[in-house]
Amino acid sequence: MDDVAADPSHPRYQSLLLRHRLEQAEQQGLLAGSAMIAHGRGEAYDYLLGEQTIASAHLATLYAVDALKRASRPVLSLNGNAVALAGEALLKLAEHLDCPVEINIFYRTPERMKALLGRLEAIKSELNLEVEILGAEPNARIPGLKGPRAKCTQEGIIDADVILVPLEDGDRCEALVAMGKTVIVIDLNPLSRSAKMGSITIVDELTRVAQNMLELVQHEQIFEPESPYNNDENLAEALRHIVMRFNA
Ligand code: PTJ
Repeated sequence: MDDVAADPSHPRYQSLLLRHRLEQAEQQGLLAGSAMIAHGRGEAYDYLLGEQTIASAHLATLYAVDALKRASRPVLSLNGNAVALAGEALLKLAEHLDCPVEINIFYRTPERMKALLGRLEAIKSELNLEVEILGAEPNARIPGLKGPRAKCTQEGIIDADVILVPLEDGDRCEALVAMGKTVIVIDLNPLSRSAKMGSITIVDELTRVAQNMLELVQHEQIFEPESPYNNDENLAEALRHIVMRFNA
C-alpha cells in the first residue's frame, strides 16, 4: 500500500483502503473484469449518501439480522467483490449465525472459483473459524437463470430460507425471490433492480453493513419492530435522504 492509503488520518483513508483491497484481489484473480466498475458505481452512490449508515439502512439492517437469526437455514452468498472487501467480517458473521457461506458468482470461471475458495479457506484457518464453505462442487441450479451463474448447491442456496446477497444482480435476486426465499440485498444504489426486488434491501456500503451486522448478531436483545418491514418505503427513505442532503 502506498503512503497515502496507509495513513488512517488521510481524509479519504477508508475509500483508499477499499480500493487497495480490490487492487490486491484483482492481482490474485478473485475479481470479475467489471468488479472495479461496479465498485465505482457504488462509490458514487456512497458519496451521495454521505458515506455513512443512514437511519433507514440501520433499520433495514436490524430487520435483516433478525430474519437471519430466526431463519431455519440461513446462507450467506458471496461473490468476488464481497470476498475481497469483507471476506473476514462475513465469515465471522457466518460463524455467529452458525450458517454456511456459498461462493456464487456472476462471471463464473473455474480459476476464479478456485481463487475465491482458497481465499476464504485461508481466512478461515488464519482466524480459526468454524464455517462451512460451499460452492466448490455445485450440484443444483437456480431455476429461471441461464448459464454458469445458475450453478449452486442444494444444501446451501437451494435449501436456504433466508439468503444474504451482497452486490447481487437483478436477475438472480428475482429468481431467488421467486423461489420463495427471504432475500437480503446490500446495495448502495437504491434504484437498482436488485434493490427493488429484494425482500430487505440495505442501502449501505458492504464493509459498514458487515461490521454493523457483526455487532448486532452478538446482542442477545430481542428485536421487536413496531410495524412490518416495508422495502419500498425504506428505499424511498434512502432517496429522500439524498435529496435532503443537497437541499440543506
Ligand atoms: O464476482 P461476480 O462475478 O459475481 O461479479 C460481481 C459484480 C459486482 C462485478 C457483479 O455482480 C456486477 O456486475 O454487479 P453490478 O450489476 O455492477 O451491481 C453492483 C451493485 O453493487 C451496484 O448497484 C453498486 O452500486 C453496488 N455496490 C458496489 N460496491 C458496493 C455496492 N454496494 C454496497 N457496497 C459496496 N461496496
